[in-house]
Amino acid sequence: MWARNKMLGILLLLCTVSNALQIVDLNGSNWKVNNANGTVSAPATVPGAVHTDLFAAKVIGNPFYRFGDTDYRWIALDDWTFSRSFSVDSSFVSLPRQELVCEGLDTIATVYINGAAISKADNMFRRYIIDVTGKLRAGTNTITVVFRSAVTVGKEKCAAYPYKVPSTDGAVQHGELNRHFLRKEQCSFSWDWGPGFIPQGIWRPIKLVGYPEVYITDVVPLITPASRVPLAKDSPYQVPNSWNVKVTVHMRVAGAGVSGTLTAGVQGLTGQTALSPTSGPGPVTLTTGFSVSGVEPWWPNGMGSQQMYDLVVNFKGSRGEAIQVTKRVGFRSIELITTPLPDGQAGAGNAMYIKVNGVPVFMRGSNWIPASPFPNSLSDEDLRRLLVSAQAANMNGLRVWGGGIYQPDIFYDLADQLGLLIWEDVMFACAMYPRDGDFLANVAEEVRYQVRRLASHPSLMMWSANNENEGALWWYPESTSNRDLYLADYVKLYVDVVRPAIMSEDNTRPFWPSSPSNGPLVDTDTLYGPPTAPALVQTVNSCLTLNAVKRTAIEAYLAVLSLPCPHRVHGMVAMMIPVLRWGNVQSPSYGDVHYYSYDGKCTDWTTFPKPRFASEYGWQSYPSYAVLAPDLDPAQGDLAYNSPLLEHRQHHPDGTAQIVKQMALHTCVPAAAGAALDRHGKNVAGSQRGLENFIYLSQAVQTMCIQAQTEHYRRGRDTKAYTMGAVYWQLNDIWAGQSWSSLDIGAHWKPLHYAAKRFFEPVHVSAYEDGILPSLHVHLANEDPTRAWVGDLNVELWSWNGSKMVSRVTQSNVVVPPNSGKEIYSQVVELILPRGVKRADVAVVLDAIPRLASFPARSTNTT
Ligand code: BMA
Repeated sequence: MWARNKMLGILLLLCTVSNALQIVDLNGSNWKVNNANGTVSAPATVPGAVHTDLFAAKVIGNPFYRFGDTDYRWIALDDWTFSRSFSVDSSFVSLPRQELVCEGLDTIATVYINGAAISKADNMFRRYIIDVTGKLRAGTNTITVVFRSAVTVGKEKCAAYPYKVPSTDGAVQHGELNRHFLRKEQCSFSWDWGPGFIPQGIWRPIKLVGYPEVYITDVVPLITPASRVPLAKDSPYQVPNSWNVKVTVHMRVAGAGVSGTLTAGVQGLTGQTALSPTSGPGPVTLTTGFSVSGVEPWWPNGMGSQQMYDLVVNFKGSRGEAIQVTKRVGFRSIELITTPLPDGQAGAGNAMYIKVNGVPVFMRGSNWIPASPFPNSLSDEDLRRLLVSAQAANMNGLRVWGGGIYQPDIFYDLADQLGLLIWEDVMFACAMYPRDGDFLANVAEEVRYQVRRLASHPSLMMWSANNENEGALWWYPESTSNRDLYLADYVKLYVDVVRPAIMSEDNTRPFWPSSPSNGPLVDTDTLYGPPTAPALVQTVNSCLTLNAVKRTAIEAYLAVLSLPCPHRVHGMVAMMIPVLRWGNVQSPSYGDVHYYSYDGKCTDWTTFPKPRFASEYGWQSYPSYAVLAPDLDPAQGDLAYNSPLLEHRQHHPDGTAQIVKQMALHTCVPAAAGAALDRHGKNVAGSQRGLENFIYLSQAVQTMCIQAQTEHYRRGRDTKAYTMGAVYWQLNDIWAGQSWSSLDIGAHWKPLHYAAKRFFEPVHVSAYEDGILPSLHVHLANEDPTRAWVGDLNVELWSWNGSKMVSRVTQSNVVVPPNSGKEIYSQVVELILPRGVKRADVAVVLDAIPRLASFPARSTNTT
């Protein structure tokens, strides 16, 4: 009996082994890297990058030290080969299907197994799954990945392209050209805040997968509201209370005749579907759905909790394979509202704002750039510190900017946990792009993969096609003189390829055509159904004859250009394609705006636009001394604020002069002129003290500039401008250099970040002066979705050194309705000033004190 049982056990075990998926992890430190001619080699770590490997092996010094970005440029100009050996056993090679899964190769690569080329890659944003069935042997094997220099390949592609494709890459950035011919992190070639290291390497995990029946590659849950109830008694907002969940599972099957059952569920509520016998190996997609109620909705930071649930997917193959995949999901609805504003309010134009769970949200946030030139050198903890800092500064959202990378999964997991809404750009920035068939097909694959990867995150609020590329059509001599050609390229890439690739994978999130842009004029196939604004359709139709209705976006656009259009509607119309609202992308009346002006006084609110959504605005400062010091050599004169080294790090044209000018406009400290006298009159220019002084002033002025502008946008949320977003440029840094960031590398808070915590507080009081007979206006923004703010306002005038209060006025019983902003006090300045006190001699201190205990914080502000 014992023997029989033992025998059965062994048989069952064998059965289990042969029916189970197996993974061989190829990550780790047992790789080797060498250059093209073999003169440089070092141990390598995967995931990683050639620079970090050479640094770890002491082949190069710290790449961030002094001029490392250009001193080590030879690395980017060479070709690098990564290789290792690995073992697989006979049970692995006997599995019906074996595949190599490369989650990220940076960028131009050929992959070899046991010396034979098995695949090529040319997009760092794609996952490559390569069939290796029959190519492995039980025992030792080798894998080799040969990368070509992205700089060289970019140059070749540019030379081979039939016409010039312009991009923005100033010499002041000390970088390399032709980034836009490659699907590689655009800012790795350098940016106006970052270095050009242009790394190569296996930058995401790599593994072998062997399976008997199926391998699940992606689980894409799309969650939409099924029914709604009022958010609170008398609330105008309808919050979803039940949901439809559609789960799409992408899998690869091992061969013909595979079948099985797929179930997916949350909290015991499940859907089920069958995989009918397959005809051969390759990708297969299954979809199932179910309804859910009784779950807590997910809310952005400050509006409620960030409740998440497990979505459990099970596949049972008819031959015995069983796979389970779990995803965290959140229940929330997202809508992008771009409807026309009520007649006569805020001038002509449309709104632009996000509704989460039926509640309009004023987005308070900043722009995210890559947090290191070598993404793998960032730990989860590094990313957590940065995102926690954003949340701690009362932000409820971030825009992941299009010149960097789609962030790793952990970034979006953290955003889910912290309630940070993510506006996700597709990775294109500040350039025209090629539109040959290979490039477009490559982009379509990339976008589909990224949308599937990220769709489960409730934090992901919107996809946007690019950074500034619609506006860039008007930046370059080539695109302005030959507009139709570059416009054709633009429409082909973003309207005909990127947008449908996104929408076909995920139609539950809004799509934004470019940041900045005026958004859609008519959007025919979004979740929200047919156009809701018949007047707009009519306007378009009155501009277009039926003949102009063409089948593709570009034909339609070109047709429109040739038509007289009384309303100056530059639109496209066709069956099932969106009609974009062309024209001035910076129009404050439509969509989002990027506003930078380095000419005037950066705190003068009269110079700021009144946009529907401010998605970028900013001002530079120097990095803090603590993060900069390790990169400097005092003995070589680096400590002067305008030393050759610090000018080398200043990648923005005229950046230092702009910083000095604002110091002069806002302070009377000698350092503003670069003289760097200390308070005893001693000249400290060129010393640590001199640099620290200069850095401090640059950061103080940056703080004033961004505070002034953010408060202006927050005041705009009332009917004056309908502004519903203040997202400054930029949250974080990529190295220690002059930039627009509020966080230094390592998530050290600059003064701006402390100020952000205040100017983004949900209830915020701010003031400005206006009129020929100047008046003081005080405004209170109340982001609470259900409760009116009721309280008292003290307006106090203080001497500048804070020693004396010269007057105080109290405004009692102020009421600001939920989710709104309102002017709560105004008075002619001369009437508040006591006799003999001049305006220039006093600061205004505002103190808004809530009456309700449920609003514990008071909002104070000095102006
Ligand atoms: C923008 C961005 C970036 C740039 C920043 C500062 O408009 O989109 O490309 O770094 O301005 O110049």
